[in-house]
Amino acid sequence: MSELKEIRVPDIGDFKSVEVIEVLVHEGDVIAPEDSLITLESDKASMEIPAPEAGTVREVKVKVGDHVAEGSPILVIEPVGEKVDANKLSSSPTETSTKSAAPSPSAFAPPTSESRSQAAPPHNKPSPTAHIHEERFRKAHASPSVRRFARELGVDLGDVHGSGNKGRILRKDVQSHVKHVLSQLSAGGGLGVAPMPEIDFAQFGEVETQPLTRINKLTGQNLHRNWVTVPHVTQFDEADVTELESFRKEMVREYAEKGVKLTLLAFLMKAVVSALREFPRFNASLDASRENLILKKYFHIGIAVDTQDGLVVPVIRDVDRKSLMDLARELGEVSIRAREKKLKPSDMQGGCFSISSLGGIGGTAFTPIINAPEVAILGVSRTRWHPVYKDGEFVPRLMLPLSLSYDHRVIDGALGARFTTFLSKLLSDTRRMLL
Ligand code: CAO
Repeated sequence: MSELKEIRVPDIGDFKSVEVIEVLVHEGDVIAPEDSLITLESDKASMEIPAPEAGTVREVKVKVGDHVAEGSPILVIEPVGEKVDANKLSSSPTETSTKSAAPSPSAFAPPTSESRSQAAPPHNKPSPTAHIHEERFRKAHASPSVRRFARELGVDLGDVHGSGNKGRILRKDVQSHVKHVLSQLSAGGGLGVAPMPEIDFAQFGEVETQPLTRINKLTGQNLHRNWVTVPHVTQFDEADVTELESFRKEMVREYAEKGVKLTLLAFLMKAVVSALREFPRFNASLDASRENLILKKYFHIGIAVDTQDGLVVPVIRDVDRKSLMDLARELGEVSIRAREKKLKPSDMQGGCFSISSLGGIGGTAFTPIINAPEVAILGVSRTRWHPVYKDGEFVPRLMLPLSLSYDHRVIDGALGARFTTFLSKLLSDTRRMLL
């Protein structure tokens, strides 16, 4: 057994009492020249003390939290080989100082290897840092504690800008890097896309700032979530509602006498329920695991209502059990309550399928956003007279444009087209609803 040797803190410049923030070796460890032994941190900088020579650690004389100065004992080792040139104690990934015998506050992690504490993660465990480019990470100028911290967070040090002396990466640089990445992600909706640029529109002309209403904000959040998380397909179709519309007109006066306004929407609700019965996958929701479809045996239909404060979707329950009169009356009442801000949260829950009718306003077609967890929504635009080729001649027919958006995870294209075809037939010949 060779003679034991004490390793002491070398010249660390003007620092008289510096805290030990890491002890990187243990009794019994075999160390090579320049292996990091301890990390010291003052309020201005951190530095690592490298091994001056190879050996086996017999005693560790410091612990985390101790304060040391030049000459304080660090370890007792049993030397085994070559000594390191004291002039090389000061090191960085790229530099080799020849003028100083000790690390300066600007001399940090040895370039050789990462400390034992950063050994590769054990096998069989998925590594959260799989995307780290090891070569770049190794070359980065940072202390073992910062390296460990970066690995814990899955940060590739090759991407981090070092604000320390000589570009050294500090803990706070890793933190700022993570904050920056997170803010970029949230600005890009968590999709990893470039954030929307912040533009001062006033530079181009006069502007006025109008705060969004509470409904605008809530609806916006839901629409955004549904738009980015549900794969939408919109199937367009049209229904010949010539007969239906003349029947409706016949009934309008009768309904009006009872104080009820009869619009196409009540008929549409009835037709939708028939289509949902025929195609139960449309009256369903994916469960939380996304592995099961919950098929609903009830028929609650949401109706998009345009109010001064924004869009709301009250739900009309048990449409299958209500008469046309009941539905027309309830539609009128619910849209008044929506516009007078009298809807309760429960009035907007439990929907199976939604209808968004812009028929009273105009347009030829649109792509409605699914009101998840529902799996489909029907958009209705304004009826128009079209020349339709029938029995060898063109005849004027009143056509109703339909736009069905559906969740492609649950409904495939063929089913989507079957649904609108079925709906179109029902609306063209309402007697079919009785079948
Ligand atoms: N084609 C032609 N005319 C239509 C029509 C259609 N598809 N649908 C309705 N109309 C007519 C009605 O018959 C009524 O005519 P009269 O005034 O001559 O009687 C007029 O348009 C206005 O109808 P309405 O809007 O009062 O009634 P409605 O039952 O059709 O709709 C409601 C009720 C609450 C759905 C509607 O007022 C509304 O808010 N629509 C907007 C929904 C919306 O914003 N959707 C977009 C959401 S984003 O996906």
